[in-house]
Amino acid sequence: MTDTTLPATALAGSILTTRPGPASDGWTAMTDVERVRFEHDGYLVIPGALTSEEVAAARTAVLRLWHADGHRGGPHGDTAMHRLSAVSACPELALLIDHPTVFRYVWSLLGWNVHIYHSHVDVHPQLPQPQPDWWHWHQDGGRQNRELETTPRPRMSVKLAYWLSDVSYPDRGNLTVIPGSHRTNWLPGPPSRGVPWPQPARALQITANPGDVVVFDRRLWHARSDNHSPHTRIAAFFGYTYRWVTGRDHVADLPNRPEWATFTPVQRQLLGGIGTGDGDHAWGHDPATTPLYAELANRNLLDSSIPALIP
Ligand SMILES: O=C(O)CCC(=O)C(=O)O
Repeated sequence: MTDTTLPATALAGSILTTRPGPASDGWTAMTDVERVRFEHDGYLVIPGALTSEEVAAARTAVLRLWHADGHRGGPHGDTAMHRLSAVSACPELALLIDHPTVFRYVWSLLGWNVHIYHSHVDVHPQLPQPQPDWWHWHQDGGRQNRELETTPRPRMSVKLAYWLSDVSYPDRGNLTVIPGSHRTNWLPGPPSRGVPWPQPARALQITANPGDVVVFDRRLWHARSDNHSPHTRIAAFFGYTYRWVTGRDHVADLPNRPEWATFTPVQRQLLGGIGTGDGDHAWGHDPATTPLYAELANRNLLDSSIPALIP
């Protein structure tokens, strides 16, 4: 990392128009421009990260789960699904956890000693009517936002949001953010969630097409817009953090399942399957047996100007 400044025009928005070319295997660090944008806005939008075939496969898998869970579509009932532990619930989504077009943001920002600590797959059909007031704004990380005492609090984790449906207009269940809010510990809000309260002045509904991905800092204040469109909103979210932070996902049973044999070493690391399970390996003292470290070292990508990439 060298360049830390950007021309003003480069900060005009957080939508990127470039992605690794077809010849790239995805093992390239995020650029300095991307890093400065991310640090400035707290998020990046990566258009067209997935092919239409990948979108179709992921979407089919999520809808299969949605049906299996007993949900039904239609505009006359709230049949939303919010299932935690995305890969345990839907193993077909493993292709998303280290997808070459976007995984590079994860290791560029957090380094090699990472895992997925929190993930979910969501289906939100059209809402039948306006919803009662409910304050959805939050930062990720739960008690991290109470128990870490600095201002701003540390980043700790980043999240990938995969769009598997068309949210190219507002009010389709868009991820809604306050750009640049990731360095602000507190957002003025109602005394309790059900009390009517105006939306934050700078709230922005991110619009996206199927296959686009949003990478965001867990501290970015965010919420989901209500879906008033006939387009059922389908998305998958993966939160990455350091392996020394305990995961919230239920993954203990994954190594016993048949699909485990099909996962790559890096995918197994991300799903908590490396080490002896006692926390010692997660400490990070053994990079040689940490698959993501090996992948980065083999490609000479351990940029020593980024502390998390130093062995
Ligand atoms: O569903 C959304 O757009 C927001 C998801 C969310 O709140 C989260 O990932 O923490």
